[in-house]
Amino acid sequence: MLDGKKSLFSGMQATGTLTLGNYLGALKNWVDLEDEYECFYCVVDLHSITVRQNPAELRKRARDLLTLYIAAGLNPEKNCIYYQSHVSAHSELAWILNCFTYMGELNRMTQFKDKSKKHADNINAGLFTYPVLMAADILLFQSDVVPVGSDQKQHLEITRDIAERFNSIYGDVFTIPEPYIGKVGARIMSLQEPSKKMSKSDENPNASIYLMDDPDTIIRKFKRAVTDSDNEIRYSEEKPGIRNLIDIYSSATGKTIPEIEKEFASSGYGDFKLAVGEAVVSLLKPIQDKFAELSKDKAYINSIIKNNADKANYYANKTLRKVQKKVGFPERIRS
Ligand code: ATP
Ligand code: LTN
Repeated sequence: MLDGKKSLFSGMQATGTLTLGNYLGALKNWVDLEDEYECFYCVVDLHSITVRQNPAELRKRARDLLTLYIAAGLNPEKNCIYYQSHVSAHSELAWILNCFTYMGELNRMTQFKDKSKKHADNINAGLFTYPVLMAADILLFQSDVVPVGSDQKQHLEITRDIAERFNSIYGDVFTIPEPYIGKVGARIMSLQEPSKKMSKSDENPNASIYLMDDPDTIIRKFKRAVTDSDNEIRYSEEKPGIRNLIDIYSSATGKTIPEIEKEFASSGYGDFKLAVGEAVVSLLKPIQDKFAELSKDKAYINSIIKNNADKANYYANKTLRKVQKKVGFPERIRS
C-alpha cells in the first residue's frame, strides 16, 4: 500500500532479448493493472550481473527492455518504469534483508540450482542471494501484488517469509505481497524441448520466439516446433509440444482450449502450426512497430528514465529510512 493506493511491483532481467514466454507470462498481464494499482516496473540490471555480461551489451539491452515495456503498452505516465541501478535503496535494503535470510532457505531455490548448473564456472554469492535482492525490490514499494510467470512463485514465497520474519521482530513494516499469476501463458515451454520453459538465455535460437523476430522467422520456428506423431490436436499432459502450442494460441487469440480443439478437429499439425505462427505474428506486429518508433525518440525515453527514477527513489527511500530506523541505525542529522 502506498499513499492509500494498492501497489504493484514487477521486473525483468536485461539478460537477453525478450521471448514470447516473457510477454505472455508477464508483460501482457501488466498492461491492464495500471488503474487499479500504483505500478512499478523495473529493469532489474543489478540482478543481471549475477551472470557475466558484456557491459556495452548490457547497457543496450537494458535500454531496449525499458523501451519495450512502453512499446508493449505500459503507459509511462501512469506506470513507474525505471532501472534498478538508478535507485540505490534496492542494494541497501537487500543488504539488511540478507541478515534476515537463512542459508538453508536460499539453498532450496530451484532457480539457483538451475543457474549453478548452467554457469558452473561462476557460482557467485550474488547468484545465491538473488532472491534477497528480489525481496528488497518488492518490499521497498510495499507491494500488494507481484505479477510474474509461475517459475517465480518460489521467490515470492521466500519474499513473504522474509517480510513476515522482519515484521514479527519490528512490527508492521512491510506489506506482505501476493503473487499474481495469469491463467493462460503462465508457463510457455521451449519449442524444441517442451519439457523446459522457454527462456531468453537458451542457446538454441529455434527454441524461443523473440519479440523482435520477423514474420518469416516466427512461422519457420513454429513449423519446426517439436510435437509428437499422432497428428491429433488435443490438450493433454502426454502431448507437451501440442499442449504448449495450444497454450500459445489461446493466449494470443483469447480463444478457450475447447474452442481451439474444435476449430482444429479435422486439421493436421502443419495447418495448426501455421495458424499459431500467424496469430503470434499479428500479436507482435504492433509492439514491434511501436518499439521502432520509440527507439528513435531518444529525448523522450531519457525524460522517462529521469522522471521515473526520481519517483521510484522517493518511495523506495521512504521505506528504507523506516527500516534503517527499526534495525537501530543512527538518525541522519539534517542541517
Ligand atoms: P533467463 O533465461 O535469463 O533466466 P527468463 O527468460 O527466465 O530469463 P526472466 O527475466 O527471468 O526471464 O523473467 C521475466 C518474467 O518473465 C518473469 O515474470 C517470469 O516469470 C516470466 N517468464 C519467463 N519465462 C517464462 C515462460 N517461459 N513462460 C511464462 N513466463 C515466463
Ligand atoms: N527474478 C525475476 C526478475 C525479478 C522480479 C523482481 C520479478 C527481479 N526482481 C521483483 C518480480 C518482482 C525473474 O523473472 N527472473
